[in-house]
Amino acid sequence: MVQIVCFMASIPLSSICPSAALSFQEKCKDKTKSSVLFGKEKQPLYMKTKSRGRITMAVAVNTSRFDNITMAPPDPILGVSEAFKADTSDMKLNLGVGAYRTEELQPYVLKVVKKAENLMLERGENKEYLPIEGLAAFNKATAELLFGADNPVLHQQRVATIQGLSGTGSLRVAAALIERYFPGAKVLISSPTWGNHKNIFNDARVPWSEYRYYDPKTVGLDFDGMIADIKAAPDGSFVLLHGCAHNPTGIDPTPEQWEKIADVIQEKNHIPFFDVAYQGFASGSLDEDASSVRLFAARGMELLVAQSYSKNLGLYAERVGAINVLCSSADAAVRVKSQLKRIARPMYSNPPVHGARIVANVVGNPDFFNEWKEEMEMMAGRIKSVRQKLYNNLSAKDKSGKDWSFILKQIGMFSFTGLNKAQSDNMTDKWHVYMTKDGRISLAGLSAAKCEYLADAIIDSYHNVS
Ligand code: PLA
Repeated sequence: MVQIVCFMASIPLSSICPSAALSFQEKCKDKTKSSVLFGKEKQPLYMKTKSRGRITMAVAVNTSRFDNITMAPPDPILGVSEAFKADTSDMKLNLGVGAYRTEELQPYVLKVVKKAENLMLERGENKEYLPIEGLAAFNKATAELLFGADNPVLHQQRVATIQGLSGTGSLRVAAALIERYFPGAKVLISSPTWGNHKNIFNDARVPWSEYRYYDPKTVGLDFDGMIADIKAAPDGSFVLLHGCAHNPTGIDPTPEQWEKIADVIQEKNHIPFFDVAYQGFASGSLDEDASSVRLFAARGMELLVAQSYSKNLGLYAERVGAINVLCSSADAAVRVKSQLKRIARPMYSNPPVHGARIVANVVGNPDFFNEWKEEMEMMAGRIKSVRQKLYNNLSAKDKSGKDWSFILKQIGMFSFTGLNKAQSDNMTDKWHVYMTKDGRISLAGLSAAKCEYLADAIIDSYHNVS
């Protein structure tokens, strides 16, 4: 509640500020219960005044209209980077957010990105607004990268694609589409999943529930549990699937398992919703990492796909991605696209151009495209090599006989170590290794030189903290 204390002034307030004097003289009556409009709600405003003189003044003290807003907790992933920055230790290591670092643990801008940017500068491109759906050349390139340029679904014009604010923004637009056109439909998400998925669906007011995914006993996929939960969900639910490099577990279904997942989704008339945040980054191959999506598309299924270029092109801060809706007819795709635009317009109007131009230039130029693939293989290769090195150190140093080979079976940027919250806290508090509290470490932030240190930290935390 706002409290305003009024007190006497010896000079007429109107001589300082006529409008202020007028408004306070009008408002400041003894113990006035007035009201102010704040947002849509009318809130009472109490003013305690003593009008002994001609002029009274009111001063707000120590209160705010925002007093009922409590402190939000730090983000479980991006908050880790903030804590890392505040640590002054030389040993500190940031394995929290999934962001690629060089062997020197420095951020990396792809050479091909710099080349594309130079070209853009030379051309003197303007900064006009993009259309609501984004850059046409980007939308074409992104759908082709995802489905494969010769995929019939593209020739049949059955895909509605709009540029989005990277993976997160694209997921959010898709969630809004679900909320608007499938009211009450549930989204099934894996347990565990990327932490922001739940926030996205909560904010979009889309109900969700979890399907089993990770089995701590085998440190692998709980395939039977996953299938059973997808079967048990109401017909026509959306099933959120990580296209490749499942975050946080690093465990993907095998091609045979993907077929069975597609079978049950088809049987149940569910709609698959792929989150593809790591295309090319899991295996080093753009095609291989899109094979799950392509398998479902080849079955004639309708589906949604959110794409991100944060990791595979290192365009984290450019916020470039897309939402694709594969429909069973070209006519439906046109209508869906019109509604995606209608959702985007009041949210952010139209997307940023810079990253979209980079993607369009890299994909549209065969030399650049090949260079990109080489750099992506290099990045994926460096992650694989530190994964191997971490495993080697863990198995050589841990004399307890524990089997650490699950680390080698996981793919992508992350390793899901199996460390619990207390053990993860120990990693940070004692060893200055910053990671998420679910036991996930980003191997993209690890150098070969730090593998031994990290193995020591993991062994200590695993065996000495329960
Ligand atoms: N989907 C998944 C599965 C992700 O892991 C991420 C990013 C995104 C979407 C969204 O990324 P974008 O909006 O930048 O395209 N996950 C990171 C970063 C890498 C984050 O949490 O925002 C992570 O550390 O999990």
